[in-house]
Amino acid sequence: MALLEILHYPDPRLRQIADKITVFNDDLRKLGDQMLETMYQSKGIGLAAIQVNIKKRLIVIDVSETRDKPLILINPDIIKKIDKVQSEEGCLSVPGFYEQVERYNYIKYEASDIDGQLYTNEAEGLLAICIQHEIDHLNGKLFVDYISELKRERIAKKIEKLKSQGKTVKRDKVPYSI
Ligand code: QAP
Ligand code: CO
Repeated sequence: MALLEILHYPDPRLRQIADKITVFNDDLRKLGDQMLETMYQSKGIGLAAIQVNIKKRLIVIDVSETRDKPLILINPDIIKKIDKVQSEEGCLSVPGFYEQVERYNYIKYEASDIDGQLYTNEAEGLLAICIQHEIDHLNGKLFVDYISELKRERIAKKIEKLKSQGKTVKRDKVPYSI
């Protein structure tokens, strides 16, 4: 199956607001599967459709150690969040950079499954943080938006410079431990 191309900050397409999904069909299943494959291949724990230039409210996540617990969340929304924590984050769209941001350690959320069935669930720890990070993507927001403008601009310049040299950013560190 085909891998999808991940957009890199500061690509303006990462600032788009994703549209709500209303059609649940085989094309949507295929998109979910391709996003999971792309995420696994990049050693990620989460990926939002916006990151592969698809303006739909779909995110995929797997925070399991065994890398065999895929989650597909459609039209996800947070309905309750408690317990602020600091989280060291990275992002497949900001390769090679990691910063501390503030998140909630516990959330209650709502989402549709791949068949369009709406449900609510709760999450804590890394999964809760990952859901918050990915929902931000659907609203055009990146983790670097929580750090200083100076740091953010430096990161943007470094990524652009590496790209202009045709280099890929080193990816041996991952911004989480599972
Ligand atoms: C979001 O991020 C996240 O720079 C998902 O070299 C991150 O999958 C949620 C990655 C941290 C919670 C905590 C980034 C892999 C993957 C890199 C990712 C890299 C290799 C990031
Ligand atoms: Co991200």
